[in-house]
Amino acid sequence: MPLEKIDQLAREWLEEAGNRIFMSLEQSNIEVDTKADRNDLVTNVDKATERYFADKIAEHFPNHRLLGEEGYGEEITSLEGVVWVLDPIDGTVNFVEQKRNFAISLGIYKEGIGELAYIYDIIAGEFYFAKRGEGAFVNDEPIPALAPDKKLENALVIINTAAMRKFPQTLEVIRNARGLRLYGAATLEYMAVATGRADAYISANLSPWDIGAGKIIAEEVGAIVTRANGNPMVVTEKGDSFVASPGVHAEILRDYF
Ligand code: 2AM
Ligand code: CA
Repeated sequence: MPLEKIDQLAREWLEEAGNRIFMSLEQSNIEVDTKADRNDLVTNVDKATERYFADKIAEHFPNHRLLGEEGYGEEITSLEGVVWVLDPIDGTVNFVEQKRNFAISLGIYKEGIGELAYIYDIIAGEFYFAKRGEGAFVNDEPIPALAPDKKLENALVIINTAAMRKFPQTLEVIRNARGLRLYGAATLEYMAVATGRADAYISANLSPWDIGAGKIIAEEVGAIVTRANGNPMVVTEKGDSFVASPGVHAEILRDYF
């Protein structure tokens, strides 16, 4: 199956899913449930969006697998074959409370290698895309490669509160940085680093669908993506995540971890 065909259909489905999500906000027909804890939300829109992709993938690519947050895909522990890693809505709390600052996230892996990635910030009208080896784009404009040698003292850092508790040394990182920013949607925090609006993002507990697309796009512009301790980050495993431009990544690892 050529990647061009997968790319073409993925874009069609993302556009259609984006329109449906936009309409659901316009019509205010959003039903909210909690999952693991009171801030872990899911809505009928998250579920309907993942269901839409699950049906489309099964129809067009019956031997591809879906790894999705809401469970319409399969139990997946390895990335054999072609795997669509989907978060139908990343930033569901923002979706419900702010009606913005959320995104659809889709990464497409072939034999474990990230080939295509899409993060669609519907309300901002920003469509991030990367194809392995061919660079990253936002709305078809190339995203420039990150500066390799930025210093923490000039850096904006994104560190979520769970990471502050898990890694108390991040409070020192914040003190020595130019400032702290928080967006509340892991994929958009990855894109903040990829586009240079921030220089580092550390999060304590992300799942495959939070990082599957962001990792591909961020690496394509030269960001370094690891676990907080610098170990490689395997997309199928939950855990902490540390993405930063090269100089800032090296400085934080060397001086704080
Ligand atoms: P989600 O909106 O898809 O759940 C901020 O909370 C960021 O962390 C979001 O990207 C959110 O993704 C992610 N996240 C991962 N696990 C979470 C959890 N248990 N509760 C809330 N947010 C979680
Ligand atoms: Ca989600």
